[in-house]
Amino acid sequence: MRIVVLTGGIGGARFLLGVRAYAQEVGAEVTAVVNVGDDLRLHGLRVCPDLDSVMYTLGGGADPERGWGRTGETWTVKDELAAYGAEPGWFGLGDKDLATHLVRTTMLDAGYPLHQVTEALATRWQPGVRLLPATNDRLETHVIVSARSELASPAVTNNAAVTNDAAVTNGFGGGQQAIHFQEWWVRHRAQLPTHRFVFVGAEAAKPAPGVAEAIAEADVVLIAPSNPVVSITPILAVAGVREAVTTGPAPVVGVSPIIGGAPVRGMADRCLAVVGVECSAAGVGQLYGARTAGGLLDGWLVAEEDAQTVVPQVTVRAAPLRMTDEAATVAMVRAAVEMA
Ligand code: FO1
Repeated sequence: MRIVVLTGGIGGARFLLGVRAYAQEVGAEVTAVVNVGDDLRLHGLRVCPDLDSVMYTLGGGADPERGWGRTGETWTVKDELAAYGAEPGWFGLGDKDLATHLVRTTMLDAGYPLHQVTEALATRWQPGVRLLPATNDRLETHVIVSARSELASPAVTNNAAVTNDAAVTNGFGGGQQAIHFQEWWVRHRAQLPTHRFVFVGAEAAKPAPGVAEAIAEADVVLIAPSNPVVSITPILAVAGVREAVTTGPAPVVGVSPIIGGAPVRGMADRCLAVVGVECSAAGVGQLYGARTAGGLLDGWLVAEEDAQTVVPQVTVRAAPLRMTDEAATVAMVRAAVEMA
């Protein structure tokens, strides 16, 4: 059996622990198609938070509490950068984590595409599933907020990626401004007056080699309980990925990231509010939509608290959805695959 998982963020990484264990039980192969919209360039380095969260979590190197970055991390370089007043100071790069960004940036600068860089880094971590970036091309989630002078943190907005899209920043009249997702998420904790998300580069981005093929050959496609707006949507925004999923042969089953009207962790509630979607299992199910109505889903796995959820034309099942340990997550994965 071949399982493809669309995933991003810390919840998605934890979900993959269960997918991997389930796949080992039943002898399935797993391909994780990972969001790259969170990626950013800072201090001259390319950082891929979602790819790293998955790689470190599956490789046993992630800090279990934070969910991002490395366990047993030290922050010497971060403190030294701060001593120089090097911006941005609000995004913490640990000393061990820096090695990943140095190797990745060196390989990218040498011309290796991101999917090959990811494969090379994963050789060390042996995640046990194939990790693919959704695209090798530039795709950045920017957040359109009400402009306030202190927002344009020089280091992030000055990097080539963002200034190349001055149109994105200046294209908005009336006191609106684009900032990088990470500035919105980490520096401002999603607390700014926010208008919308823009997935810069999505139209021109192509699925990374292997993504469309994996989806076309899959026996089941799972949508991880990741942030639907800033982790799953940017994957589907890559030209060709949404079509591959909706027209592919494999049944598509999503796992709700919202339990009892609240996200299990993170700020999906803030993101859903920005796009005007109710923070509920039903709201996210309807956001993804029924495949028979041009959307994604054949099945939608919700928590027992949300058992009465209805998503038109989608099969809804209830199961315990708290990923308290690997066994609990395996049970979720089994329930989702059995739905498929
Ligand atoms: N999240 C924070 O809240 N604060 C940080 O300083 C921070 C640094 C960081 C460094 C590397 C990395 O891979 C992730 C990091 N994150 C940090 C998490 C990151 O913002 C989120 O994990 C994703 O982008 C959203 O899923």
